[in-house]
Amino acid sequence: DFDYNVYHPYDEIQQWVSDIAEEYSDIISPFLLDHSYEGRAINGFRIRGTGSQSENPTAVWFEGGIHAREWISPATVMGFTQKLLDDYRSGDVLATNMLDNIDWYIVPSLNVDGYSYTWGPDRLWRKTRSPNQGSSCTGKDPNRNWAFEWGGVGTSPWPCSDKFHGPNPLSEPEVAAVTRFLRGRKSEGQDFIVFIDWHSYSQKIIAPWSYKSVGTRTEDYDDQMAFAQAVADAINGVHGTVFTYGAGAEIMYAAAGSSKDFGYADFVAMGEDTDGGLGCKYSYTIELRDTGEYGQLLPEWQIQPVYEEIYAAVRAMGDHILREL
Ligand code: 0X9
Ligand code: ZN
Repeated sequence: DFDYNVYHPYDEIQQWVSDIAEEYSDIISPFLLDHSYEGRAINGFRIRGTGSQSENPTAVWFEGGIHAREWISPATVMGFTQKLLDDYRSGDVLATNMLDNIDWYIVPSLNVDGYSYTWGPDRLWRKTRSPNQGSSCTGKDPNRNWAFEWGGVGTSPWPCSDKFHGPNPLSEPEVAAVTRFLRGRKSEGQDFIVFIDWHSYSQKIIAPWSYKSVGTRTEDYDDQMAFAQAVADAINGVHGTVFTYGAGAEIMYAAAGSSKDFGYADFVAMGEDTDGGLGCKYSYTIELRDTGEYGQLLPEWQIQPVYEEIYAAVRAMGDHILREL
């Protein structure tokens, strides 16, 4: 049986995806996003309840492990997914409504080459593992490689930087694959409302915009903060963990070309400009535990409390979305 309370190398995460897809084959459809630079398959799955009435209902995108060393991210995504599926099976009312009325797209581990590298030579590797022309430094920051407002403030043109934006937007196959997949699904009519990129650490719920330091609040700021507050309250109710929330540079720092700005920015149809977004009102970076005591080396005994509190967060998101349908 899969042990949710330890960290897993990438091949075991892949195995978990195929096992869970088989065990819940009536509600889970696995998909292959693409292959990473080093050729690893990047797997995800969609959960849609058996009571679903619609072909293309409202959808959520959850993405774990874009930064290689943030091990609590894939572990949490797997942990809360299992709890959600479990609750659905036991007839829990909210879980049933969540899966029957919303499509959940989940990729537990996105930067799979970087993640594999953290299991070997460098536990604290952050970036992808693609080589850079004219440099002996490897990799790009996949959270500076998205097409929306690529290359601006909070990014670096230097291949040796941990915030290197890459030679061009979507240079990284992992980021290009998500962009292509989501624009494709959206063009086919799927209505994405929530986009979460799961990171660690600092216990923060960060709303757009990220690409600018001034005027960072969006026109949906009030709704985004209400949603974030519901999520923070839900987390706090489980083990008392405090998460703060706010917009981009106000609560953290500016970071152009990041995932959450892509998640929020206006949708541009396939075949047109490639720098459009997904048009999700509720697009966030969520930084999981802790606030620095262990940092990225969060001990395994904290995995379960984290996915328990974040499962409460996911239920709060579900509740919030269902009330807006
Ligand atoms: O820098 C990042 O990509 C994220 N933090 S991390 O420590 N996990 O690397 C934060 C990006 C969130 N967006 C903004 N800070 N605006
Ligand atoms: Zn991160």
